[in-house]
Amino acid sequence: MTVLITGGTVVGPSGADAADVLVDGERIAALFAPGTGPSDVDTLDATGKYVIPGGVDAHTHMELPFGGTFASDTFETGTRAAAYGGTTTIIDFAVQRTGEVVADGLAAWHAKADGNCHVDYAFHMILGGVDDDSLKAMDQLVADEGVTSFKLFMAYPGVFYSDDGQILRAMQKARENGSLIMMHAENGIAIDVLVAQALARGETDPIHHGLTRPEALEAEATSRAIFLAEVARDCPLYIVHLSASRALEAVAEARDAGRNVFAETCPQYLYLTLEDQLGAPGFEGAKWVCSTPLRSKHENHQRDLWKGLRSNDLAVVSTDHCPFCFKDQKELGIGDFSKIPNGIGGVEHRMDLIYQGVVDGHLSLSRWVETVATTPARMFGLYPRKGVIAPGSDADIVLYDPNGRTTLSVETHHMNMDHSAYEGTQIAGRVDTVISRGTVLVSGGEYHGRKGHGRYLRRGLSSYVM
Ligand code: DUC
Ligand code: ZN
Ligand code: ZN
Repeated sequence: MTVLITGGTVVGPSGADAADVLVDGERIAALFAPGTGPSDVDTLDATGKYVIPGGVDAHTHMELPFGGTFASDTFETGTRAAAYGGTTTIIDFAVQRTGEVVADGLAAWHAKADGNCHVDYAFHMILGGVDDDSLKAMDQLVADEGVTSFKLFMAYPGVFYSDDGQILRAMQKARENGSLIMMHAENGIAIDVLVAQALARGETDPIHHGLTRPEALEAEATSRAIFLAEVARDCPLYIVHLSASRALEAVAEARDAGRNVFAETCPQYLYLTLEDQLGAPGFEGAKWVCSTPLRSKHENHQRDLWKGLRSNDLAVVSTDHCPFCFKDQKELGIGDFSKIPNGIGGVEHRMDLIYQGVVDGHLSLSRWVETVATTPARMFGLYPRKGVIAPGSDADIVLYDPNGRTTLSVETHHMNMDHSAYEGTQIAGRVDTVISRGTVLVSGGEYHGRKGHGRYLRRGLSSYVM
């Protein structure tokens, strides 16, 4: 389609300006001063709305096998929900489980996603076993597959865990081939001891998930990862789902020293707490069991995380979307919190929840767009195709209505979950129109997208690393 989006305020990382945006086919063709664009094309009225790049959620887990079950969103349901919420690109984690061949894990993820996605998608690779073969595979994925980032786990011994030697070897390889190491930074060996001790004392409720994963063990692992990356000649390191003040301090210190260290946080850590959600009566808190866990409201983590987003010590907001239904899935952990599948679903709500941070005075409009779209695109080799409203970029565009209202609820969300982690939360804004590569997916509350519209994106190297 050729269409001129008129009357809106285009928001990007460097500011907000009144401009009209010409979309031609799948791309953005030009930006015009208001009223100066071509007059012989269809128009889309964006008066009173922000015109922003489609969101890039760099951390999702569709259909992830975990704790004897699978994350409840398929690529079809999860990317449709993402579209509803103004996210037009996801980067999901393909999985190599211990003992598996990396290429097989990647092929399995392509098979799940191919032909099923409503929005464009790319993959990171989880390495569940670092050995000679998987190190060789890292080179191949970077060179041939457009997979340029690898997630390692310092947590989950026996499942995804890598020891320090394995981590160091993968970092050395990443330093060589230009890719990025993403780290789940929690000391899983120490956590397993605390979990066994808690269960032996009969402490089985969901809140003990959080209490056995203290922030000290996130801070320790974050620091250790930073030191290991230093030994690997300053291998680029990206800390995922950072939740705690002292982990953030470690990242900030490394960044102040000029290191290639980056971090993301997620909406759950900015809004939800150990006491109010994870500590809900009975087994209710299972809805909020995720790792890293929600943190105590008495320790200023949320204040520090918002500050980190302003200062760029936290560069990205992703969701770590990993939904499980309460019935039959979270319920696997009744009587033993360690058997509750870990994860919160939120791919639909990230743009709204971080916009609420603008309304609440935590972030500027530009910083909102930067943390949810532009920086993740740059960080993961998708820029300038994604993450920006500029000539030549994909026409992934959201019209966001600052005068609209959104209530987050299981009654209205589109994720395949039987509850909402944000039930009843009010947002002082609303996703109005969502366009992906020139195709309108959402407008006026109606859905016009289709599965199979979303394409696989081969990524380049991060813009932030030389
Ligand atoms: N954390 C979660 O909460 N779920 C999936 C994996 C992870 O690291
Ligand atoms: Zn993780
Ligand atoms: Zn994750």
